[in-house]
Amino acid sequence: MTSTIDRQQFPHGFTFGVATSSYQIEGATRLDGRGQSIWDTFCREPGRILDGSSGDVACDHYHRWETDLDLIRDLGVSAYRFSIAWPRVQPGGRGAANEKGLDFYDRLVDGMLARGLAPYATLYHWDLPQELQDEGGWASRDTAHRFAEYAAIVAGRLGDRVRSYATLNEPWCSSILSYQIGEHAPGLRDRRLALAAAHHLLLGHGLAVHAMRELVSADLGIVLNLNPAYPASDSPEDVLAARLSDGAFNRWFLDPVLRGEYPADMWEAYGADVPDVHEGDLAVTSGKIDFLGVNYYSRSVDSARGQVRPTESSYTQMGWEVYPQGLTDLLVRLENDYTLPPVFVTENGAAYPDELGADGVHDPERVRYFEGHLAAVAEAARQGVPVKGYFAWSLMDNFEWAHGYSKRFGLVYVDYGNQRRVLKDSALWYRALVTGTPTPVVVERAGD
Ligand code: IFM
Repeated sequence: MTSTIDRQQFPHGFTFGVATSSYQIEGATRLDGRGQSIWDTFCREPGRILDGSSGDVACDHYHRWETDLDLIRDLGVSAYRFSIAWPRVQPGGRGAANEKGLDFYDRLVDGMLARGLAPYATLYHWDLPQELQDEGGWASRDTAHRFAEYAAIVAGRLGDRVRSYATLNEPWCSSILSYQIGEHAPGLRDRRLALAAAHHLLLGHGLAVHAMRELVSADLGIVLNLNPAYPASDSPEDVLAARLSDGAFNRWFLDPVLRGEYPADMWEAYGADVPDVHEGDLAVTSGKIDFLGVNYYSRSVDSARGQVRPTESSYTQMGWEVYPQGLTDLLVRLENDYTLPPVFVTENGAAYPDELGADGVHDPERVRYFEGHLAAVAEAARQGVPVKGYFAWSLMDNFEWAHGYSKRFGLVYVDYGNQRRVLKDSALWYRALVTGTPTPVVVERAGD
């Protein structure tokens, strides 16, 4: 299999990176004064995590960060997207900073700079301090204010050594998936609380941007996971289903940030469950941002009878349809429907059942996935979307939330028994792409 995409197809100055998040890789959940997070609690609740695991050890990155940064540098990328664990910085989510926690990120950022990697930090990738959850978590308006204080502590310490600060990663997940669907911590099932949480997350984002503006001149923005919705047919019923799916997943988060309003059709559809929006909130949620991060994995195909799975498509181990065209469509649609700041694809990737063999890890499906989606990004740039960078999810296999360690998204295979890292074929392929060297011929899996 040879590659159809190369570096020349991306705009000048395009950033290639890799991404991770704190709870998924760090481990060391009780070290150096780190407080407990909602994920520590959730993992201890029977039945919540598929394999009964937790992030207690994960990739042991807290101890192996230097060699992990070497690995990233050796992939040839110029940027690393990582997240900061709020409970390391403020163990209970409020008050004085835990200096040892900040020291860790201080060293990590300096380590990136020493290796020529631009630090792209995310302040919240789901590890809320448990003490704040005990007071209602994101369903409580106060959490938005606590978040802005935490953001200011981090920006005050790391300053402009960090190239870009994203406030939130995927607020749909930390609200709807966590408070309504119950699959993520804190595991609740209440739409009213979920919509309150979504509003307070976006409010916290806006307050944090405002607080950080005073302290740094780094780029400030937010990362949304977006899932373009396609109607299963032209029937008005299916078109409406797709419109509502788009409203719930995408517009409910895009519009408050980029337009300063909630989408009217969804506001009506949610009835009495809509959040309590105070005067001035939407001016806060839509304050100026320097970039929009887009996480894209798949699309939905919606009908009046629910979601449809196209039979001709292939699917990842998560059961997500592989649909690269959706990424071009999404980026072009964003450019058409909103006044966009620069856009980064901050996550994109796929889980497949990798096996470590004597000659490495052959993951041709993942190579094909990356190839298709990178081509989709290049096409969106060609059509005029201001897309400035792409971060592969993920640097290495890690704790995949409710799926535990059963799903591997890494470019790098992690042998959890001994913490050995092994570059998969996809890592070799990505390295060749970003360094502009000929991409290696990818070995097909036996039986393919
Ligand atoms: O692993 C997650 C990540 O934490 C957030 N975005 C989706 C990824 C894959 O599920």
